[in-house]
Amino acid sequence: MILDRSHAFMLVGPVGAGKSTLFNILFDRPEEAQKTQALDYESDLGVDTPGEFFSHPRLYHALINTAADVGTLVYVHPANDFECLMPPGFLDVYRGKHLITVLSKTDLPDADPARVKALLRACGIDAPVFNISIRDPESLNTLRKILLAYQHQAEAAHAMETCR
Ligand SMILES: Nc1nc2c(ncn2[C@@H]2O[C@H](COP(=O)(O)OP(=O)(O)OP(=O)(O)O)[C@@H](O)[C@H]2O)c(=O)[nH]1
Ligand SMILES: [Mg+2]
Repeated sequence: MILDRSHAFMLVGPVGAGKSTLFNILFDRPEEAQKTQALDYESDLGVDTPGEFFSHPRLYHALINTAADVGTLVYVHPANDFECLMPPGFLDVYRGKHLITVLSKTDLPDADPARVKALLRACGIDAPVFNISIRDPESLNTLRKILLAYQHQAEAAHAMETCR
């Protein structure tokens, strides 16, 4: 049996970008984020990845394989990080999927979301960009709504498919 995980999303991005902190908030997990060592699945709806998967060439395959499975990729990039390093092939894997860019840590004094957005555009990422901060619950709610909408869309498409 092939598992359909098109309703699920995956968080990817550099080490320390704030992926796990966001993941915990999205799933109402009370714990504080620890360094992510391995893929972390939640209720078959989401998967958090270690930043190393994104940053170390010998781990790219793990990232790409997992990304191939889900319907939505959430690329998390700190709003105070002015470098764009994309694993080769990553920008191909999201064709046919939803891609969302999240600029995290916008509360930091050196955050410059507009500059980072322009940088990512120049890097070839033309996905919608959401600015978030753990200190701004409204920004997190907006992202939560988008992810939920994509999840429902995929579930509806799956239900339609099973009716054929
Ligand atoms: N100021 C600020 N700090 C944040 C925000 N989001 C996350 N952090 C902090 O950033 C640090 C790294 O967060 P993590 O969630 O562990 O980062 P990660 O992307 O999961 O890192 P890896 O697991 O190493 O890939 C932690 O100290 C968080 O508290 C934010 O919106 N604002
Ligand atoms: Mg983590």
